[in-house]
Amino acid sequence: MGFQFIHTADLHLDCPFSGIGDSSIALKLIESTFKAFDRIIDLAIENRVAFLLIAGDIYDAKDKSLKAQLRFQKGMQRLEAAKVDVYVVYGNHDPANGWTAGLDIPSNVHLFGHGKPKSLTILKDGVHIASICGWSYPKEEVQENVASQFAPDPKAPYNIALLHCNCGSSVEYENYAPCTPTELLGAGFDYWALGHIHKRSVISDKNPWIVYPGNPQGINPKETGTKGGYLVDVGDDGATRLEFLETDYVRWHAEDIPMANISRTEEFMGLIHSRIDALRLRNDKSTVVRFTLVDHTPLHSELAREGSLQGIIEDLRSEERGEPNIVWVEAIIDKTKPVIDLEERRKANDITGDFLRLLDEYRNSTSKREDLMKDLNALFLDRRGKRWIDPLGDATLLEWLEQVETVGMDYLI
Ligand SMILES: [Mn+2]
Repeated sequence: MGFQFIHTADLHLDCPFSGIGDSSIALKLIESTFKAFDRIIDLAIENRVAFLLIAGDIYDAKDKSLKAQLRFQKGMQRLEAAKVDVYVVYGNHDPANGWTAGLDIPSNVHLFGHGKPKSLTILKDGVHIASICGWSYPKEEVQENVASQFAPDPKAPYNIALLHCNCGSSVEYENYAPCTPTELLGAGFDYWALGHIHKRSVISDKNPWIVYPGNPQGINPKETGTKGGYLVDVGDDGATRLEFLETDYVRWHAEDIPMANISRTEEFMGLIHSRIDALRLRNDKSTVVRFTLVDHTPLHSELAREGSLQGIIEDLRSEERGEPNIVWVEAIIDKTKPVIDLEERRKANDITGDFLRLLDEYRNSTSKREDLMKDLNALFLDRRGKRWIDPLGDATLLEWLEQVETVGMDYLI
């Protein structure tokens, strides 16, 4: 018998967005995780799904905020009234050993425990249509492979696994409950409903499906683009089809601005205004944007003046007052370079030549770069820092050498 469900994960309700100040966009961001959650509830009701799956990290913090718990309870009550069941596991952000308020959670909500992974039987009109095997995090740091303890229900016509895990050792995320796509493919399930990786990806697009829906709302500048969840349709014959449902309330976006032919601030402001207008039109919701300025440009030294970019950012932000759909410039990253002949300078017998040749030594020597990396890794491998800064790899280091060249030459010239 066919049925439908929605698969979501990583709601991070009440993510604080600290660092964005008390601007108009801050109010929207603070509300954004709740709005995206409400949208999921609406979509579950509109689509009359049999159940909703939440694959961990409902809450942003281990000691769950009371505001988040109250909003979650309201969403669950709406689903209860619409006769939609909910299956939930906790992840590393909301493990079972965190604080939970004494609130009544309606009986349509089924929370998996953290003992042995266990299967629940799903009935539709008295017929067994599927079984769901799930497991919650007892504590934040789960190093063991949990997926290997999951077993399908031999009597179920369709088997779903619900787990918060790092499948395929993604380096941008904590390597909790690590497992490989290969072992999930061979485990006997029809659909792996995963959470933890905030970027959506369908690792396997046929039985067994292996799916990360991504988070329904981006929560930092790295989490760009459309965000949402999956509506999953299981046909009478067990054939599975996915439809992506957009749910984000505020869109994070990043784009490069080519600066090669820009020689006056006036032209630059015209260009950046046209980009902002295009984003407002395209997204039809508020957007937080990070612009990166690239290329050799005559405007380079003007942009590099102390406070110039901050001044532009503040001016652009002030123009957003009263806009229903705000385009908030989070940052303008200057990667422009001066229009100078570096090859000539490299040969010169002066301090700029020495400087450029020293940089070349690092560019051309892996071992020199490895020494440099050893000194910096204490910061980059720090557990708390990893969420906000990319891991330091050789590619990053090479990129930095480019920036050092530009900034260094600005000073020296
Ligand atoms: Mn998460």
